[in-house]
Amino acid sequence: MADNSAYAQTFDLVDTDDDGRISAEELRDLMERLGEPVTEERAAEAVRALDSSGDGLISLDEFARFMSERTA
Ligand SMILES: [Ca+2]
Ligand SMILES: [Ca+2]
Repeated sequence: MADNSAYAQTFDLVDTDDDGRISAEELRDLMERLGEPVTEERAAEAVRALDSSGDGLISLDEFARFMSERTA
């Protein structure tokens, strides 16, 4: 099992409205801050790729799973 606390800090940085979910809009804001702006479509695509529950938002669980798979 992934240790979610390791990713909670990063998650919080992206979740700017603190509702515990990352939306496509928040993802877009993040990429812009990183100097790599993406289109609305690309951001929505990325959310769909990470969203395993199908609610259209990325939870900490989904985020942590993605991050741990990436770094594994
Ligand atoms: Ca949010
Ligand atoms: Ca979800």
